[in-house]
Amino acid sequence: MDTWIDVVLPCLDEAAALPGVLAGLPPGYRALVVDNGSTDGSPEVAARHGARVVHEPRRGYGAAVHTGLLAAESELVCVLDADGSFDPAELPRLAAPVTRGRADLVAGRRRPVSVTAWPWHARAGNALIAAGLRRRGVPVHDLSPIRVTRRAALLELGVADRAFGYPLELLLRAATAGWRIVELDVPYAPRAAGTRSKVSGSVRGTARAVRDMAAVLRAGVRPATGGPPEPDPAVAVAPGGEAR
Ligand SMILES: Nc1nc2c(ncn2[C@@H]2O[C@H](COP(=O)(O)OP(=O)(O)OP(=O)(O)O)[C@@H](O)[C@H]2O)c(=O)[nH]1
Ligand SMILES: [Mg+2]
Repeated sequence: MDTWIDVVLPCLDEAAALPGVLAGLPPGYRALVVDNGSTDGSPEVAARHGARVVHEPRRGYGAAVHTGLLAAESELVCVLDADGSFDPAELPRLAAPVTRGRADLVAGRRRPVSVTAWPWHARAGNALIAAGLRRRGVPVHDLSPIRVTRRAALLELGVADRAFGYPLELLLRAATAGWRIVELDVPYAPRAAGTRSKVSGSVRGTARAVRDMAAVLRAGVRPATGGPPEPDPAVAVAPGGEAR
């Protein structure tokens, strides 16, 4: 029976953000930083601040997240951006529906706290793809980069994308497998000062992400193996893991 929940943090050059993110993890939530070829000392900073660090040399958000899932050991896993845009203190609230057996996947719906948190083009691209998902019966408004689910069930879904199509493919596969998807609002802040935007900071970056996602949406997914994950009554709620 787990007494902690692993938090997978995909990381490409987030040295300036990591200390704050790692310090903000609630008790019972264990950081697992997946370094994706950083050149700014991110893995050393992560280790110094108490995180377990694994390396994924193949570039790509999906590659980093998948490697983190394989390395994680807890029954439940959280995935969270390492750039300081989310408050890790939100995790217990997001984990609660899964630990209580009311959801198979909790996905955060980003609510920007300031105008600079989420550039208009990134927001528009995201909204476009999310609308495409809803038309396919997936009840979400965001392609969430913050999520909680069961590790084994997520691996069984077989998400294959290793780039920015990963969150979208995950949602499509989860819905196809009959998962109960719960979307909860989460505050979304500008990435930490001193870190460099890699995706949505530029129209070009957004266009690349939307292109990856549109390809996944067009291709669709084959039904995943198995149905919804079996609720496991033995899963412990991590200390501090109760909903607040
Ligand atoms: N862009 C990018 N991010 C990666 C990669 N591997 C891991 N990451 C991490 O994935 C998370 C999300 O990437 P971000 O660059 O924050 O993407 P975003 O939040 O959509 O957009 P911005 O923060 O505006 O750049 C961050 O923690 C990154 O450090 C990769 O190959 N490319
Ligand atoms: Mg970001």
